[in-house]
Amino acid sequence: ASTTAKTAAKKAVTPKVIKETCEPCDSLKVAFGRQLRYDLSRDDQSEAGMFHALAIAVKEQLLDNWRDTRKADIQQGKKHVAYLSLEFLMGRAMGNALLNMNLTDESRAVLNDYAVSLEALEQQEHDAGLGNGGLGRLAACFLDSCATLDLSVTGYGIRYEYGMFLQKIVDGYQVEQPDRWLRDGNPWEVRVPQHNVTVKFFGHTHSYTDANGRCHMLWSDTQDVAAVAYDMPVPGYRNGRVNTLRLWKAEATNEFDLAEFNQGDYTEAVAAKNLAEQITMVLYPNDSSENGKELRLRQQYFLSSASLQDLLRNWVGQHGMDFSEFAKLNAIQLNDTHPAIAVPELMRLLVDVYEMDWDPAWDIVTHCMAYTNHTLLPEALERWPVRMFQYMLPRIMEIIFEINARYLDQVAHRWPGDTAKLRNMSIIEEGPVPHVRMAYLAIVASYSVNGVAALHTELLMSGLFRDFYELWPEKFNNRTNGVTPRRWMAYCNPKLASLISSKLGDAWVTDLAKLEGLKKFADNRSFADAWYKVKQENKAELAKLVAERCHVEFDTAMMFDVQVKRIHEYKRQLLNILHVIHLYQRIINGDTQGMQPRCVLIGGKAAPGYAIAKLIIKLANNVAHMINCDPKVNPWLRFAFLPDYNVSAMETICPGTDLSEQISTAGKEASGTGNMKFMMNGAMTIGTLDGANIEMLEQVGDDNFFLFGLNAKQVEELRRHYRPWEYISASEGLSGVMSLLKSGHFNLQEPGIFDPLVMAIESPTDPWMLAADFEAFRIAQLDAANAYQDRQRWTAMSILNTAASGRFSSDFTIAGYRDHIWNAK
Ligand code: T68
Repeated sequence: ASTTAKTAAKKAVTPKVIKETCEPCDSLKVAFGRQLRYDLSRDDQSEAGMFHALAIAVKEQLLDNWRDTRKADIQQGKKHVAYLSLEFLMGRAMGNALLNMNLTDESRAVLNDYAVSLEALEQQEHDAGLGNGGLGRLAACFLDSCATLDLSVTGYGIRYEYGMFLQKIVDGYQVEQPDRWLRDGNPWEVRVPQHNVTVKFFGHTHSYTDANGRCHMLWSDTQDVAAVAYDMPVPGYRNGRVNTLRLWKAEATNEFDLAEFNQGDYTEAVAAKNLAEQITMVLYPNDSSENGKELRLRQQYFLSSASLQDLLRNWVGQHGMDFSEFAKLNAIQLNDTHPAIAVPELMRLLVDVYEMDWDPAWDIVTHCMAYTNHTLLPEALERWPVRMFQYMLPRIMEIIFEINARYLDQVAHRWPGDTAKLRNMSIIEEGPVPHVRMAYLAIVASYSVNGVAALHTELLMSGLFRDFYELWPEKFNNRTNGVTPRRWMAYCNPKLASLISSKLGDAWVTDLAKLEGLKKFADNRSFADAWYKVKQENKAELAKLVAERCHVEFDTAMMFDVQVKRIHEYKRQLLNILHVIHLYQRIINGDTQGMQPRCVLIGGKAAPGYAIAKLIIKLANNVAHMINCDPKVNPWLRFAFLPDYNVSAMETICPGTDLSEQISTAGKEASGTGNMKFMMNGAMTIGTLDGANIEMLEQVGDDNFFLFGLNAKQVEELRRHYRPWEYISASEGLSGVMSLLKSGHFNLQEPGIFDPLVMAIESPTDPWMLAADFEAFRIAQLDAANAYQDRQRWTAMSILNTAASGRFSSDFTIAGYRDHIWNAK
């Protein structure tokens, strides 16, 4: 086993001579022209061809900084952070790269000669949709902030061949289609085959004792898969730093073929490559439930093992086999439990490969691992059957047992004689089918465990992880999420950005607290008029998107009321739809006195196996159809479901929104991040006391936020004696809505299809408590509508929301990780 380590050490200390003889790179203009002219694989007249040429030219501009960043980080001995995540929801790279490198104007000038607009080329880029939703997009925002804050951070992820599925709507139903985002090539990535590593699966373990009496573990007869690195540049905002997002692709090794198929025929052996390459084929599209599929565990181990091997190889290259400073100079952040298998894998590499003793190895692990939790929902907590581990990763399972045994000693010490505690806190969940509890594994090994908003962290400490909080209170901390103001303001809302800069200068882009300076302009007539005008123009852009994708006309004179996020019962899109039906009924009944006309937009994907979520999409589409077809209703209300909601769509949606819906059942949304994007772009929020909404409300004040509904504590109390029918009969609005829904008015062609939704709302065990919150929601919606009618008041509130959003920059969040978790100042 130690030969691997020794070869690595030998290879890495060989001095490399970098030839500094070539000319500095061409200007953007020259590089673009050359690329267009000589790339024979593309049609140089097409916008797709030009996009590709521009991307290659832009990448060329950042190569020197990229290499210099790597060199400088090594020379300066900076603390390095590896951000391990199964998801990086990057979206498009072009606009962001140009903004951060300050090349937007130059690109426009270059393209001018070719009579094509930058916007047209940007549209050609496929979204890198390598994530489901909030968790994956958070990782992307964090990378931008880390580079901008000049931190040495590498994102490690998987280069899925197919990202998040594309959503089509057929007859109102969601239909999933594969996302072949790489089909035209990915101009940003650099394949780095010299960084290949090998990841082992299956096989057997044996021990042997060497001449010195030292016991070694061997893991042999494995099926090996090659992990090939593809690097994507992550430029900081105008600071010369270019960090790396390293995505691993699985490929077959020769060994893999030979071991299994040596006797068989050659063609079969080559065909068997598929088995290895399956690992990185597709992103699992579940955002809030674990699916327990074996392939998913293989993805998790593949990412974790490849990334850790990479880290250790780099370390040995720079420091030789002395690991004494490793934990001081490295942090490994686990983005939820998805890469938590990195814990036993790091132990395996240190003990089996680099021949350390258990205790010093565990000391390293427990001083560099940090774990972020993103959900309290029990169905999302990862548990893997022990048996699955034992045959797929036998050595890893042994190590987990050893970690557990030693850790349970500590528990037994702390709570002598308390066997229930031991059982409850064990990493292994006993029962007919024993499971490994990945969250417990992560907590035991991590020196930091954080939640993603204040309420969420409190609930972790008092609920889900209470025992662990008692044992190790010092590990727990809160880091409220944030979003990057580069993509989510400066890039996606250039008009608002330049209006803000006209008053504040442009330092707010990297110091978002400066937005507070807008407060004093909230009542300034000419500023407010300019603000309103920008919002109207952004609404026109959003209306264009809705017209193209939904064939529904949104009128910018109406209030734009938007809810975009994954479809989930806890996020309560159904509550939103019930309210839309209520407005529809009022209109039909002629009750439109003083009513504010509004356009309601819902967008989001449902996990393919989540039947109720898919039914909610169908209901939204059917209700939208009834509303939009009715000329009596049209002047008051329009409703659309936006298909294929993704990062690029949000770039048009959040600048053009008046009212942002953040209406989850209190205690269920860990943080939310869409809520912050809307707030920054001057939308008002209608929301519950959940996740980061609470902190947004604190920042902006309750005069500028439409708060409604039960709080988390009230939800838990009510659960014990919930009688939804009482709420329904007490609310004229809700009983009207329920009757109309039950009458089949929205599903004349398909009787009964919405019965499951009706039953869910009327059930005393409805965990989401729609009926309980409906009346409060209706009233908050009335308040919002009335407020909107006073244009001056609304505009002032909009300005105040942007002004108060500075806390939700991911720069602030990352400064917190840097100072309180990574200690990387
Ligand atoms: C989200 N979680 C939280 N999970 O729901 C959201 N889960 O409140 C929070 O703002 C965000 O994380 C960032 O902290 C997710 O997005 C997933 O996507 C996911 C994916 C796979 C398995 C489980």
